[in-house]
Amino acid sequence: MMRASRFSLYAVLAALAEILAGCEQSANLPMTTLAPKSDLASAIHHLFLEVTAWDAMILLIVIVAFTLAVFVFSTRAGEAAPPSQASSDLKLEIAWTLGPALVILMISIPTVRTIFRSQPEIAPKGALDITVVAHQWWWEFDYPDGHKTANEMHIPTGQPIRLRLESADIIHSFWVPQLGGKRDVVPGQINHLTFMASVPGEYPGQCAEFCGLSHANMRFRVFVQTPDDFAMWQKAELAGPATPPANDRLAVEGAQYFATSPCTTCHTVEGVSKGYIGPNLTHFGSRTTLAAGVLKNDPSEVAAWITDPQKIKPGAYMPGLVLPGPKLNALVAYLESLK
Ligand code: HEC
Ligand SMILES: [Cu+2]
Repeated sequence: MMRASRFSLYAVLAALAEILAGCEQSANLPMTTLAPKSDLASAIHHLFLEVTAWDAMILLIVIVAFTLAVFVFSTRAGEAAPPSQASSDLKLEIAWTLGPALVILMISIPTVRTIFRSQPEIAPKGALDITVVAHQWWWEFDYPDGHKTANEMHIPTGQPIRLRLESADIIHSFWVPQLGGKRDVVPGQINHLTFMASVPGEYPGQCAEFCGLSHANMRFRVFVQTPDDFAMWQKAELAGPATPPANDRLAVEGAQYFATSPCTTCHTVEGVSKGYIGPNLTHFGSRTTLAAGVLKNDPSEVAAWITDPQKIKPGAYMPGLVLPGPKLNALVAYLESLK
């Protein structure tokens, strides 16, 4: 009997490992928590596996005990009635109190350790501090050297990242499944998220706390880059906005229109306008998406966005502006030139 149950334990664990390995290999599951790409995500993932192993063991014990009770130790027709069950068995009672207590202890030790590990009080040395401001329904990223971007955060591998999470309005939650756990973003309070990314790549994120009409459209992306690539990106961000070359007539015309347009009340383009309601557009042309990951950054989608943002993103706090075709094309050309 002993050998049989040990064999089935191995069989269950092997099957479980297969299933989990299958999930990890699916590159087409971008929101998976089973393919950690940072120290924080790995710690949480290991905790999950550890707890799952204990759970599987308990499940197995229950199944074995149940099977024994039903098929081996039950009373058969014509057999004498079982002895009275009124008296207790002290040893058995101690065993089934201590057993589960031990299992809970084995689960809680790594859990508490991971909780503390995931929330260090102070930033690790050499950490890159980025302030994340959640807005209904987009994300702002402020870098320590002063440049700002939206909906696409770039970070280097191998350097601790310390996010300072702030909200401009209501409660949101910052979540990049492959880089670590969710953390609430609460107005009037600053929460932190600390991790170090290990594998370059593009990782999708999503607001994970219902925050109104376009909550589901409050996505973002994290670009994890090698330190060299990150330094290059950082340098480009720090440079002023690109001024369209004189021979790019369309973009030059768009720049002239933009500078006096209502767009400037809400959007900053460094050296051109100051507005803080919407995303900073200084390097808009170098982003791959817009409107919190909802649209691809190409001229036709940008034009559609400017014309009717609420159609694309219900509730969006940007008014639509219907412009005559040539003017719209010029404005879009200017925005796309802001590399
Ligand atoms: C009343 C303020 C306001 C005005 C005026 C305004 N916008 Fe916006 N804009 C926003 C807000 C808020 C967002 C973010 C919407 C979202 O993603 O939910 C935004 C988003 C954008 C984006 C996407 C940026 C990104 O990286 O996701 C672009 C491009 C943009 N606006 C261009 C314009 C242009 C061009 C005009 C003028 C025709 C304009 N906006 C006028 C508030 C404004
Ligand atoms: Cu939300």
